[in-house]
Amino acid sequence: MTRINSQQSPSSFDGSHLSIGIVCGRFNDHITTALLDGAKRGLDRCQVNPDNIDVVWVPGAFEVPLAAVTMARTGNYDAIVTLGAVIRGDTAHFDFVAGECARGIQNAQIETGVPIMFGVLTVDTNQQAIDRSGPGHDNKGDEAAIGAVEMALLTQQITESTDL
Ligand code: INI
Repeated sequence: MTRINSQQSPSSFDGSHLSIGIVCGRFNDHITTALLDGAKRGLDRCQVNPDNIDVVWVPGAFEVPLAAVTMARTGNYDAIVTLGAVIRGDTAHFDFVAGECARGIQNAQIETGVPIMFGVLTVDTNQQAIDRSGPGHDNKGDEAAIGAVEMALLTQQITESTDL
């Protein structure tokens, strides 16, 4: 077994050899398109080749887990970024949509072993969603993309360290 040496600084992540899937919810697409832009910026900073990024759209956050687990099972992706916007003011079933989305995504990554990042906003107001999907590094799509690269690299290191 070789020792694991994971990176502490996201600025040093080299994702140039990674293949990344993105699942994006269409509901509240004025927010989710901004999250998608952020995710692409984050992946670009980590040197992920745009040709190695696939984006699929689903109706809303409730459908995100199924698309994510379907992508994960193909074996074609080192990590998956999920993006969505669940806004409490828009729906009486906020808790069901947000809760099932989060539960489904966690189940999907545990079941498949493929890192699946939770870039789905669950907020009270439209303004809170706007504040979390802007042009800076605090865009939650950008954060999820950086996390996807980190988890993909870490997963590869752990797997390779076991000499399996
Ligand atoms: N989907 C979202 O992604 N965000 C929401 O805020 C939302 N609201 O408000 O209802 C929402 N609903 C749709 C849901 O995700 C499913 O697409 C729909 O229920 C069909 O299964």
